[in-house]
Amino acid sequence: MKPTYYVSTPIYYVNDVPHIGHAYTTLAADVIARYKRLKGFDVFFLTGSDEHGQKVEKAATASGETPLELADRVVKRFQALWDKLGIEYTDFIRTTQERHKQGVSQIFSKILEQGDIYLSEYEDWYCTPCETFWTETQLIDSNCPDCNRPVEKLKEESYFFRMSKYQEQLLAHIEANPDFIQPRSKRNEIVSFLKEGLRDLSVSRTSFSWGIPVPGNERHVIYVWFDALTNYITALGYPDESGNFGKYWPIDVHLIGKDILRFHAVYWPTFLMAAGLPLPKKVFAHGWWTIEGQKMSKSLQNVVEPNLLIDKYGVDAIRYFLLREVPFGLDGDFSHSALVLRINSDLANDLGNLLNRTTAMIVKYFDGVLPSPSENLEIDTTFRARAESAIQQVDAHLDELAFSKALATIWEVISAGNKYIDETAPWSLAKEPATRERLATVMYNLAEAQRIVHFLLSPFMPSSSAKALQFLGWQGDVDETGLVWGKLLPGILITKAEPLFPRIDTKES
Ligand code: ME8
Repeated sequence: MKPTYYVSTPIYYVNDVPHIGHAYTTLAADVIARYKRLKGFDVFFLTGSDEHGQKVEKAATASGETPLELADRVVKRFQALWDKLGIEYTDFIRTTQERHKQGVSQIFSKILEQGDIYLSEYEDWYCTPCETFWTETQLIDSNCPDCNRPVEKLKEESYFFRMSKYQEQLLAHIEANPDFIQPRSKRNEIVSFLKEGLRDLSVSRTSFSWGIPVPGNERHVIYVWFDALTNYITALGYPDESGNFGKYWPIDVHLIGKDILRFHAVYWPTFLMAAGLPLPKKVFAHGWWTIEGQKMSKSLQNVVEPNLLIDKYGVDAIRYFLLREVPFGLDGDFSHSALVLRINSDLANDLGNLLNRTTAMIVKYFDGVLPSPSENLEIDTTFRARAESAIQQVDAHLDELAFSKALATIWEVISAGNKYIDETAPWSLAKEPATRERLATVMYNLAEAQRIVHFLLSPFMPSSSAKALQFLGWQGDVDETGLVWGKLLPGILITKAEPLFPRIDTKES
C-alpha cells in the first residue's frame, strides 16, 4: 500500500476572477502534489470554489444573474486557468454541490445535538466584503481592521458555536505540535490571539438567504466560513469513513494565504474538535504578492492577468518565477523586469545553455550515442556528489515547503555543470585520441547530472523537463526509482536540444 498525502488550496470566492494570488497558492499545491506522486505517494489534491454568502449574492445582483449563474460562469474561468497552468488536481469541490451541502448539514447537526452550537442573539459590527463580525474595540477608525472598509451594525438571532470552550485544548495542541502552524512567525501570532481569549462564534445568518440552511431552522443559513472550511472533508465524502475520508483525513497540509490564517488555525480546528475529528497535520500560510510595488487592485490585476502572462512568457517560466522569486511564507513583489531577468538568466542561460552545450557535444563527438564513463577523477566525483546530494536536499526543502530553496539547490547543480564544462574543456579533450576516455566520462557525467536535474525540476516545470528528458534520451517513467545516479544507460541516443526557454528581448518586453 502506498503512503497517502493530502494537500488543499483555499476554495476561492466566485465574486472575483482568478488572478496571480490564486494562481500562486494553487501552483504551490500542484508542485508539492506532483513531487509526492513522483516519490510514490497516493496523493489527493483538492481545490475548488466558495460560492455561498452575502458577498457572492451581492455580486450576482450587481451583474443581473442568480448567484448560481454567476458561480457557474466564474468557476469555468478558474478551471480553465488551472488547465492552462498545468494544475493536476484530484478533485474540484464547489460549495453548491449536493455532496458538500449534505456534509455541512451533518457536521452542523452533530455539533448542535451535542450542545456546542446554541441559539442566541447577536449584535455587532459586520464587514460584508470580509464576511466577518467585529467587536467595537477591534475596529480601526470605525472601519474593518482587515480591509479598512466601512462596517455596519447588525443585530440578529443567531446560532453560536462554543468556540471559547476549545481555547485551552487548541493552545495545548499548538504547543504539542510545533509544526502545526507555519511559518513560525504566524504560529506566534495565533498563540497571542488565543491567549487574549476566544469568544463564541456566530455561525448562522438571517439577513440573507444564499447559503446552506440550518438543519431544522430554515430561516437561518450557515455562516459562510463554517460552510467553506468544511469543504476539506465533504470532498472526501464525510462522514463516510469507508472511502476517501477514512483514507486521507487528517490532511497533511492546508496551503493558504496569510489573510485567512485565523479561519484555518483557530475556527477550523475548533470545529473539528467539537465534531470529534482529528486536526490537520499542518496549516501553512504563505505571504502576500504586491504588483510592481503596489497592492493588487482591479486595475492592476490586468497587468498580471495570469492568462496573458502565460501567453507571453510560457507556462513553465511563470511556474518557475512564482516559486523561485520569493521564499514561501514571505511577502513578495511581482515585477515584469524581475520575471524577464529570471527567464533570461536562470532559464535561458544557466539551464538552457547547459543542456544545449551538452547535447550538442554528444552529437558532435559521439554521433549522439551516450558514451560509457570510465575512471572518475576528483573533479568528476565532486560534480557527481553535488548532483546526488541535491536529491536529499530538495526532498528536505520540499518537506518544509521551501520551494525557493529547493530550486536554488537545483541551480547549484546547474551552475556546477556549466563550470564543469569550462574546467574540463571537452573541446580540448576531443582533439587527441588519448583523451577520448576522459571526454566520454565528462559527457556521461554531464548528461546524467542533467537527467537528475530534470527529474527534480519536473514538479515545477513539467513540460520543459519532459522535453529536456527526451533530448537526453530518457524513455522510462519519471519516478522515485530514477532518483539515483547512474540510471542513464550508455548507448542511448541523445539529440541536440532545441532551446527550452528562448531569451526575452528586454527592449521589447
Ligand atoms: O478567502 N498574494 O477566498 P479568496 C498571495 N473563499 N495570495 C493571494 C493574494 C495575493 N495578493 N490574493 C489572493 C477566500 N491570494 C475564501 C477561502 S477556504 C475554506 C475559503 C490567495 O478568493 C491566497 O491563497 O479571497 C488567499 O488565501 C486566497 O487567495 C484568498 O482567496
